[in-house]
Amino acid sequence: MRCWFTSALLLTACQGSGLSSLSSVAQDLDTGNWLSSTSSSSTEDDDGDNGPRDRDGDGLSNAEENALGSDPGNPDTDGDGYQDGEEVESYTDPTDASDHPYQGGWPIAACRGDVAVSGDQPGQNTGNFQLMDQYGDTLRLHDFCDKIVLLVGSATWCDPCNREAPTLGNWYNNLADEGLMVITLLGQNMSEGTPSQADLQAWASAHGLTHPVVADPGFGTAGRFITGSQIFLPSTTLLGPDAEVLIADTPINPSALQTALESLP
Ligand SMILES: [Ca+2]
Ligand SMILES: [Ca+2]
Ligand SMILES: [Ca+2]
Ligand SMILES: [Ca+2]
Repeated sequence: MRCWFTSALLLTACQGSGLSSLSSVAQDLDTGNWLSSTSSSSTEDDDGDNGPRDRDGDGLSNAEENALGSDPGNPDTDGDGYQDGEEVESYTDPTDASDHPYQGGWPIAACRGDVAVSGDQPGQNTGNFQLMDQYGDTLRLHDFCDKIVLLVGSATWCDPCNREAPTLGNWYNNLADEGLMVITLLGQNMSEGTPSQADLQAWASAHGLTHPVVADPGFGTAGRFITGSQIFLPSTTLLGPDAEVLIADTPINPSALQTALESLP
């Protein structure tokens, strides 16, 4: 449509043309052609539902937010305290408040949703778990699918577990950079009940631990890997990448850890 600026009537007709041109800009955005076709028009997206601008300043463009389903006008769409852009960088879901980066700071791997579960025997890939950590967050095993993971079933009343805990903390502190994750599965507190968040915090604090300490009701997760009918504590299982069971329910020594770490890509 052509337009002239010679009368109020024709000026109105020209604005109509401008609107249809904006609508074609939105269509271009859907096909990713924004910069090539309308680089001079980026300021036209101030109302902002569909453009390259980051209206809410959360690190994601309006167009990226529309593709993700997050809100281009709200930096923290799901209200979990983590901005949408930070969540995408951490591989968590900006539209799910129960899924967010860990307060403990443990990095989440991109493969978290890709583990093909096959079983709990050595050579098989064990299923995910969701257990409360010492910060009250929900810890998911498969978030560490790129790591060697040492799972240690323990209980607050268990003397050998208490004696072993500082060694586990040292292994994690010394070997995390090489790809080790240690997760303490605390099955019972002093009264043989499921540990509370305070119990988990107390265990981590008493032993100076910076790795995840989670509540494992009824030893349900530690018990997946036992070879007999009873669980003997501490119960230690080593997992490889993609949660593959490497060594089940057997004490682990530093050389076994080192061997596993050297197998990482
Ligand atoms: Ca944004
Ligand atoms: Ca947003
Ligand atoms: Ca969020
Ligand atoms: Ca979230």
